[in-house]
Amino acid sequence: MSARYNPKETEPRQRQRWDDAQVFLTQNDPNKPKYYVLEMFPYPSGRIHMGHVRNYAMGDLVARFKRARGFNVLHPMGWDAFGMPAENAAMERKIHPKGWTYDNIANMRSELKRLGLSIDWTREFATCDPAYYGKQQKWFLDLLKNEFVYRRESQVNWDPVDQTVLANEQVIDGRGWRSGALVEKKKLTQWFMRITHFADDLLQGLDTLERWPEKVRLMQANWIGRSRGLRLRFPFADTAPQGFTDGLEVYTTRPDTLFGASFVAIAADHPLADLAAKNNPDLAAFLKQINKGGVSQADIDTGEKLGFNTGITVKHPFKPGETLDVWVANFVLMDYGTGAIFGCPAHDQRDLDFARKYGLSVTEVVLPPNTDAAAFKVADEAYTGPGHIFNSAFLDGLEIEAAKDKAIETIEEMGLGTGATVFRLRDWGVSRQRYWGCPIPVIHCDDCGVVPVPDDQLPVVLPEDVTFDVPGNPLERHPTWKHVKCPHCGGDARRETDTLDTFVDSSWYFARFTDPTADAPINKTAADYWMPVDQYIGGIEHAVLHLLYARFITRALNACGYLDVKEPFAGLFTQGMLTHETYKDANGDWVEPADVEVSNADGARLAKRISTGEAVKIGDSEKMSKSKKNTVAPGDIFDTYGVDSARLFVLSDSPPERDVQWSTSGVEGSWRFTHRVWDLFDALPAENIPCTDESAAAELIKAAHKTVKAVTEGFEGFRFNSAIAKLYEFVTTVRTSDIAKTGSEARRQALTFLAGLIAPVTPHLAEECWTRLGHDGLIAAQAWPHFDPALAQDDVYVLPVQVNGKRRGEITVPNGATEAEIRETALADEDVKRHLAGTEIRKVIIVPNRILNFVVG
Ligand code: ANZ
Ligand code: ZN
Repeated sequence: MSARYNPKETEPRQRQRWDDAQVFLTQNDPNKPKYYVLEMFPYPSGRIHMGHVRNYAMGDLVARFKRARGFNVLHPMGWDAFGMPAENAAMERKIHPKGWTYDNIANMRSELKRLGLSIDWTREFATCDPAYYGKQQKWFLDLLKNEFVYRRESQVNWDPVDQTVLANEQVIDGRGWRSGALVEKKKLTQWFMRITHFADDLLQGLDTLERWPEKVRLMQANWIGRSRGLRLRFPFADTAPQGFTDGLEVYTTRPDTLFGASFVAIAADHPLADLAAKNNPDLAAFLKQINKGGVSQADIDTGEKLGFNTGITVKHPFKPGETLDVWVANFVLMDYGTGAIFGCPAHDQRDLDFARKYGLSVTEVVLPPNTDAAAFKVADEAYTGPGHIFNSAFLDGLEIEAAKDKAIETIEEMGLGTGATVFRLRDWGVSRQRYWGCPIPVIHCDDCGVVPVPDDQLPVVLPEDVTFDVPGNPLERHPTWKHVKCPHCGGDARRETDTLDTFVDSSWYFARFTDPTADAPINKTAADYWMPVDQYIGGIEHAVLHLLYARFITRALNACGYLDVKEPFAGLFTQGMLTHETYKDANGDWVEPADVEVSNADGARLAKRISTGEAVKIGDSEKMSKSKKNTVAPGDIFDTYGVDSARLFVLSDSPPERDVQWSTSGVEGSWRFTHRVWDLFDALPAENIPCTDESAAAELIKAAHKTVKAVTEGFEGFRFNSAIAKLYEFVTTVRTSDIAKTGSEARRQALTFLAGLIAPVTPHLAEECWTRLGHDGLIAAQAWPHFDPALAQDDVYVLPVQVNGKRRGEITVPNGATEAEIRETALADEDVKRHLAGTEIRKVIIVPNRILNFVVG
C-alpha cells in the first residue's frame, strides 16, 4: 500500500494500453450520433510549445467527455506542412524542405503522442503528402471549370533582390522582410479564387453561427464589409478623353456629401492616368514614383498622401457651372470600387490630409447634433459622425441616411449613375512563386491556352531535385519539370510553376479527415455523416483569414457537389494564450525561466540566475515567445511533473478564453492535486467497512451526485476551470469524510464517480485509479458517470425579500419549504424586520424559489 504515484512510470504504460486496445480508432458508423471535435492543425515548426499543449488539452477534454457521453467521436490530427519556413531552412541550412518538414513532423508527433491525446492516428496526414495535395489539385480543376478560379493581371509587391512576390504582411516599411530591398509594384498574371461570389452568403451565414464568438463574427462581417453606395459618372468639362465618353465613374458610400466635394482622384494605374501621362512627362515620372512602396491598407491609411493634378476637369453634377480637378492620388486603389473617387475633405480623413497638403478647399456639409452651423469648422480632424446635412441645397436638413437616398435618387434621375452594393472583400490571390506548396495543375500552351492537367496525370508531384542557392522560384528554373507536351494538341507547352497559397491547404483538411484515404477528394457519405465540425478550437489570430477561406472553400465545394454543408464549423472556440514572467540580467538581456530561481524573502519576490548566481530583474508576464525567452519547454515540464499535471494546470488555471499565466507554483499545485487524488484511491481498503452513520454516507453520495452535475455542465459549457474547481472541492470532501462512519461502499461510489470525472483532464491518472478500483478494462471506454437529479439538487435556496416591491434582503430556506415556513423565516430576518418596523402588513406574496414580497401600509 501507499505506493507513491509515479507519472513517469504510469503515463507511458497507460498510453500503451490505449494503443493496444485501439480505443481511439474511429469508425464511420452512421447508426451512432456523431461528434466531430477538431483543433486547428499545427504547422510543423519543429517542436510543440505550451500553447499547443493548452489547445490540444482542451480539444482532448471535449473529445474524451463526448466519447464518454455516448457519441461516436472524430478527433483527428494532421500537419499544415507547406510554407515558407521550410524553404528558409533550405536556404539557410542547405537541407531539403521535404526532409526538414518530415523530420519536424516525426518529432512533433512523438511529443504530441506523449500528451496522451485521444486521437485516431490512423487518419493522420500532412498537406505536403502528394496523396493529399493531389486530391486538392483534383477539386481545384473543378473549381476552375466552374469559374470559381480564374487568372488575371494584378499588381503585386515585388522583391527585386529575392526575385519574388511578397504578401502584404511581408512588406515592412516598404521593404522586403527578408532582403530589406525597396519593394516595387509589378503587374503579374496571377491565379485568383472568386470568394466575392459568396460575399453576401458569407455575411448572412454568420447569423447562423450561434456557437461562434460574437467577436469573430463581427471581425468577419467587417472584413467582408458590405456597403451601400453609388456609382456616379462625372461628365468631363471639356472634350472627353478617348474611351471616356460616358464620363469618369467614381464609387462613393457617402453620396450625401456630394456638395462638399473639392476634387476627384484616380488610382495611379487607372487607365485615365496612363492616357493623361502620354503627353505629360511630369505625370509619367510621378506615376513611376508612386508605383514603388507597399500596397497594404495600413500603409495607405497612415502613409504620406501624394497627388498630381492631371489638368483634366469634370463637372459637379449638382452645382451647375462648377468644375472639379482630377488628381492622381496614391491612396486610391485600382481594385476597389471603380478606382476613382470624389474627395470630401471635411468628412474623410484621407481626403482632408490630401486637401491640406495641396491647398484644396474644405466645405463642411454634415452638421454635428447641437452645433451652430455658422461656427462649425473642420480643422485637422475630419468629422465622420452623425448629423444633419447643410450647405447642400436640396439635401439641407436631411439626416445622413435620408440624404444618401435622396442623392442616389437624384443622380439616377439625371442618368449619371446607379445605387450599388459593394463589398470590401476582394478576390483571393492564391498564386505563390514558391517551391514548397501545392503545384497548380495546369499547362500553358501557346495554341490552346490554359489546359487542365488530365485526371490520369494527377497528382502533379513536386520535383525533389531542386536547388535554393539563388533567389526566386526553383520550379521556374528546373531543367525539365516545367517542359511538357500540351495534353490537348501535343505541342510543346509549359507547366504552371506557381504553387497555391497554403491557406488553400487548410481550407478543406477537415473534410478530408472524414475519410483520408478516399479515392475522391471527399467521400461524400463520410462527409455527410461527420460534417460540420461540431467543435473547432484554435487561436483568435485566425478569426478572419483561415476561418473565412475555409467557409468560402466549403461553399465552393458544395457548389461543385463535393459537400452538402455550407458552414464547416458549427461551433468555434478561441482559446487564450500562455504567458510567463519575463527576466532580464544586468546587461538587459533576456534570461530564460529554466535558468531562473525565484524565492520569497519578506514578502518580496527575488530572482537569481541559476547558472551564475547573479540577480535578475523580474518583468511583466507576457505572451510566451522565443524573442523574450520566456518560454517553458513542454518536455521539461512533462519530465518533472508528468503530462497530467501539465494538462491539469493549463485547463484549470483560468477560463479557457483567457490567458493563462504559467508559473512553477501553479503547476506544482496541479502536481500535488494528482497525488492527493491517487492517495485517496490507494487508501481504499480491500475489506468491507460497514456504514455506521447513514446520514454521513448519504451526504457523501449527495456531494458526489452534485459534483457530477456541476462538472458535466461545466464541461458542456466550456467552463473547464470552474468544473475543475468543483473537482478540487469534491476531493476535499472525500478526504475529510470519515470512512468509519460512511462505510467503504459510499467511499467506493464517490471514487468511482471521481475517476470518471477526471478522465478527460488527467487521463493517465484516471486509468491508474480505475485499475485500483479493481476494474480490468479501460476507463477511456467507460460511460460518463450518471447523476440522479434529485440527489444533485441543493437542499436550500436563497430567496430575495421585497417590501413594497423594493429588495430589502434575502433569506435562505430549505427546498420544499411551505409558504408559512418561508413567511416565518422572513419575519425573523433582521434586515426584513427593520424595514417592516412600524408598518402594517396588508398582503404577503410568495412565489417559491423566486420572490417574497410584503405589501405594507
Ligand atoms: C466620397 C466620400 C466622402 C467618401 C466622405 C467617404 C467619406 P468603404 O466604406 O470602405 O467601402 N473610395 C472608393 N473607392 C476607393 C478606392 N478605389 N480607393 C480608395 N478609396 C476609395 O469606402 C468607401 C469610400 O472610400 C468611398 O466613399 C470613397 O470615398 C472611398 F465624406 O466617397 B467616399
Ligand atoms: Zn495545345
